[in-house]
Amino acid sequence: MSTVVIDPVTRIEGHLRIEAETDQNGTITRALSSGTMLRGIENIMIGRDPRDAWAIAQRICGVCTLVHGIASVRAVENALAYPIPPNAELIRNLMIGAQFIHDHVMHFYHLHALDWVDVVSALSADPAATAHLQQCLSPWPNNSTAYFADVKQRLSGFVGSGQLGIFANGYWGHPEYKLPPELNLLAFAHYLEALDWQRKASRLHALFGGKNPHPNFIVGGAPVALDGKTGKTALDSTGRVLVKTVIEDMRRFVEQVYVPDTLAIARYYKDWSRRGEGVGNFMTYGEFPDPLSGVDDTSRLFVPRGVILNRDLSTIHPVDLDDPAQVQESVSHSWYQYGVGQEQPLHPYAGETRPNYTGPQPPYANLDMDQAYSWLKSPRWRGQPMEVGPLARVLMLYASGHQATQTLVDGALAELKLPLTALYSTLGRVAARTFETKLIADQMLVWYGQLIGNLRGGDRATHNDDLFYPASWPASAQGVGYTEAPRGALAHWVVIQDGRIANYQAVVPTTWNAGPRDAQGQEGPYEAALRGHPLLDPKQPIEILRTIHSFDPCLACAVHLVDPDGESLLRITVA
Ligand code: NFE
Ligand code: MG
Repeated sequence: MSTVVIDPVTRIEGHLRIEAETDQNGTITRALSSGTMLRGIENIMIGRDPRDAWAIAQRICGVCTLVHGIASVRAVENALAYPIPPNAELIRNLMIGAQFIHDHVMHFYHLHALDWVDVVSALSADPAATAHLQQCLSPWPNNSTAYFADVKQRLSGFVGSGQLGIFANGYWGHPEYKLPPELNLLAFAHYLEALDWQRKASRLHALFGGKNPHPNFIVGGAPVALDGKTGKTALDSTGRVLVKTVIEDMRRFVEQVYVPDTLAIARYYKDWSRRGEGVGNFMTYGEFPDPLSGVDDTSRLFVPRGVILNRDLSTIHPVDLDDPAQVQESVSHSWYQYGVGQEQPLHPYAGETRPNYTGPQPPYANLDMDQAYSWLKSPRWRGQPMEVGPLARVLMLYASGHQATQTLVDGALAELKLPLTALYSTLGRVAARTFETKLIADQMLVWYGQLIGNLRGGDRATHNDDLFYPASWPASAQGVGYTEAPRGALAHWVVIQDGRIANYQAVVPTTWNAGPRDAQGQEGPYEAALRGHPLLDPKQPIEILRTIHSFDPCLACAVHLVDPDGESLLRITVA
């Protein structure tokens, strides 16, 4: 038996440590997922004005920028029974949609691709054959021999100088890399293109929210005026044309680059459709409300809300975020203390964030599975661990009969000659992220059209001022704001007393997926997903990276202060 430690896992946000024990054949028998950074944003909220909470909450993360702002304003609006105008709902849908598309493309190319794409192999690609490959895949215009010869030249410049820079420390040449050199070169070209594309995509947030990352929000609506005249506001007629252009550019890249690349790469990694499943339970809170019925009508969300247990797609279980018996967080294996004792999980309205570090001190011995070993709590739904994120959402859309999802998923699986059960895997999780990006990119133009339709009909309202001032609020109130963040179901619970925040709890997607064992000893999704992975070479554990990256970890979100001595723990060790 040996233990493989990866700390920190890179190409993620925040600080994650993975420890995996292997048997004599190199197969992982058990894994521990540990968030090694403490943050304290929930505690910073106490005593503040609920109208300011979004601005602080949003600093939980700059990757899924925006989503904590959305969850926060919705939590306060829910507490105060505060309706918002349909235009504000549409503007939020467009901003959340843009976040999804931006974040997923970035994840695929910049955070995950190099687990599958060997950039050094791309140096032996034939540019003419790469151009031919691109022409077969899609009508994307960067498809000439000269273009790929230039990309190859730039890559050899990196390698020739002996400075791989951001490409240093890859497991280049590992036998788990299966793509032909031409596909490696093509994907590398798109890695570079996606850097430029994402800069343009972020303009949509700037137009609606003044900036990116961390666009502005406001309790009661959207912080932007819709104006008919040019030159008056950011969303005058010129601004609106720019919004449409950004949506169309995003969509073209998704359709002509991201989707075809995913399928082309997946063809070489079909064995990854049988590994990395996780817990087999999936949960969504749902997202993209109908602009007229708003977030309270959870029956009309574009991505439905629900739970799927044990892969059973025939039943979608209802989820109620106010029910104290449903969403609960356990700290039995976390560096926190609960007033009620370590074994008792708490619903977020009654939640506590009291750090209690009992873990190893430098030089950091291995973690003990029977003790606390993470700064993440363990969230559970009715006591069960849940995977959240793209795969959960695509399964929920599929199971609820969403036609476009079924067509997309069935078509891709048929092309790859894989069964539906292939979705329950590392490869399925990666593909689901691509599928939902396509579905949301298509939907963006629908929301844009509805917004323009409202304007043409004379409805320019973006904010409801009725309840903005605390004098109109009840003395005590509580509410929950939900959203789907790119990495999964996200909600903030707020308790308001006399116009101030009395308690604030965020339960975050990466906490669901990367959390440690609970009081019953049940693993979290990362831990369950790693069990059973054979490692070809424990000194180069690329298999662990593939499965962990397929969840798109964000530990900044998950533990929402920084390690008091600010130490970074840079080591990969094989004991
Ligand atoms: Ni920091 Fe986040 C998303 C949230 S993470 S990236 O998506 O909330 O789990
Ligand atoms: Mg929390």
